[in-house]
Parts: sequence; structure tokens; C-alpha cells
Amino acid sequence: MICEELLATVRRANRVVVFTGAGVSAESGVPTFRDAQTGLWAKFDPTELATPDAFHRDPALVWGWYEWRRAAVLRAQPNRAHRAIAAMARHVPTLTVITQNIDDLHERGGSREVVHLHGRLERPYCNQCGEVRTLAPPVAGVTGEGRRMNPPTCTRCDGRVRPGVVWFGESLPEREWFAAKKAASECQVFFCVGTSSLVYPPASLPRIAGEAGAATIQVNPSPTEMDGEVTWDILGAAGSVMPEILKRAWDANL
Ligand code: BJW
Ligand code: ZN
Repeated sequence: MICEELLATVRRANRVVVFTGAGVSAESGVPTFRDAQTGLWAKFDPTELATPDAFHRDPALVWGWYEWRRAAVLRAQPNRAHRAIAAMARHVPTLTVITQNIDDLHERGGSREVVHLHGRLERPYCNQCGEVRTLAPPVAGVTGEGRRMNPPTCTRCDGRVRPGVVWFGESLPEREWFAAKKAASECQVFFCVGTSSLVYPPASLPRIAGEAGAATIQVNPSPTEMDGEVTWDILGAAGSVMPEILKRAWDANL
């Protein structure tokens, strides 16, 4: 239920943060990680795919998996949640989008200067010298679920190119993490949309915001770690709830 007090608080705010997770892209057909039936971790073992050790052990397995996911993201379109979040930025003096997602659906939905805490599929870089590599779109028929692919070789140093994402045990990019903490501690409203709030340190952001005095709003159709910790908990899909808040707070349509 979206109450009038929530709408008034959002309308009054000068600084808003929208913190998102895989659930915001679910309605675009991009799978989440931990949803019981459809999540990636229900099918794939994260220790074999999302750690530096896994890439060291079997680079072709890991690179092939990320290429398969990159192809799927390229086919996906931003949904009503991405577009509503971008539209909200036209009504709030400062709105910062912080995402754990590695897709570019916020950008394609119209958001600018998105803070990517876990990197980006489109920014692979050399494991050895750090040089960022630009990739051509994946070739149709070459990528596929579980299909191995050798990663490219760095043109500068001959090192191995790795996916541009943050794996378990790796630090978050310093600049992005600093910007996220700053935005969380300075905002009046902090939305937490489509994340299980299980992965740290990003999961500490709603608490940072709440402790600094922000109203916190969770949007998620299922229970999460943040239940009972937020000011308002809205049970529902991001693609319905975010456009409804946009409509009722500012009488704006998508
Ligand atoms: C909908 C919906 C709809 C569905 N609408 N909603 C403190 C405590 C405990 C552990 C740790 C800790 N500090 C560090 C750790 C270890 C670890 C960690 O957190 N582990 C926990 C899992 C226990 N963290 C790390 O390792 C991090 N690094 C780090 O801390 O470094 C510090 C350090 C390093 C070295 C030395 C010293 C310190 C790095 C974490 C990197 C995570 N990487 C991944 C993979 C990225 C690449 C890839 O995509 O493959 O990031 S894991 C995966 O989880 C991915 C996601 O960004 C992340 C979060 O998941 P998210 O987005 O919340 O997705 P789900 O699936 O969990 O939830 C989806 C939600 O959507 C659900 O709630 C649904 O209900 C909902 N939903 N449809 C709205 N329509
Ligand atoms: Zn290199």
C-alpha cells in the first residue's frame, strides 16, 4: 500500500537515492540471482562462476557464461520501473541511481550517471594491466547457456581479458562505493528496489541512509532482510509500484 504520507515525503525531498538490485530488471526478462525457481544461483554454482578463483581455474567456462548473459541483456529492453525511475529524476532536484546490476537497462531507460557498484558487462578489462576492452556485440549462435568461450587476449600486454564485474571476495570500485555512501548519508528518501539485501557491503546502504535520518522505502514482492527495518515496505513488482509512485506523487505518466 502506498500511503499519502509516503507520497508527501517523496514530493518534499530534495535528495533521493534509488538503490536497485536484480529485481528491477526481472520484468525485462533478465533473471535474478536468488529467486527460488528462476534465479541464476538455482541453476549455476556461484563459486564456479563468480569468484576470481573460478576464472583462474576455468577462464573459458566463466567467460562463456558472461558472454551468454551479455547477449541476453542486449536483447532485453528497459521496463516500466527503469523508465519511472528515470522520469522521477525530472521531479526531484537531486536523484542518484545506485545499482548492483551489471546491465545497462537504467541507462537505456533514461537515467544518467548511474553508480554501478558491481561493475558493468560492457566494461571487461585485462586481468594483468587493467586496460579496458571494448567488445563487439556477441555473435548470434556463438553464445549459449553453459557454452565455453576463450576470453580475448589484451592487445597491450598479452594478458587475459576478464569480465568487468565485481566477484565475491573482490573490493567494490572505490569511487563508486564512496559516491554511494555519500549519497546514502545525504538523502532524505532512500528507495531499495528489487534487492534481497544479502550482499555486503551494498546491503549496508539502506541502514546508512536510515541512521542519517532518511525515510527508507522498500519495493519488493517477496520478503527480504530489510523487512521491518524500513520506514515503508511496499510489497509489489517494481514495474507496477514505481510508475504508481510517479503518477501519484507528481501526476506524471510514462
Ligand atoms: C523483484 C522483482 C520485481 C524479483 N520487482 N523486485 C559482511 C557480512 C557477510 C558477508 C560479507 C560481508 N562483507 C563481505 C561479505 C562477503 C560477500 C557477501 O556479501 N556475501 C554474502 C552473500 C553472504 N561480499 C563480497 O564478497 C563483496 N566484496 C567485498 O565485500 O569485498 C570487501 C573486501 C574485499 C577484500 C578484502 C577485504 C574486504 C563483493 C560482492 C560481489 C557480488 N557479486 C555479484 C555478482 C556480480 C557479477 C554478476 O552479475 O555475475 O553481484 S553476486 C550477485 O548478488 C550480484 C548482485 O549484484 C548481488 C546482489 O543480488 P541482488 O541484486 O539483491 O539479487 P537477488 O537475486 O539476491 O534478489 C533479487 C530480489 O528481487 C529478490 O528479493 C526478489 O524478491 C526481487 N524481485 N522480481 C521488484 N519484479
Ligand atoms: Zn593487458
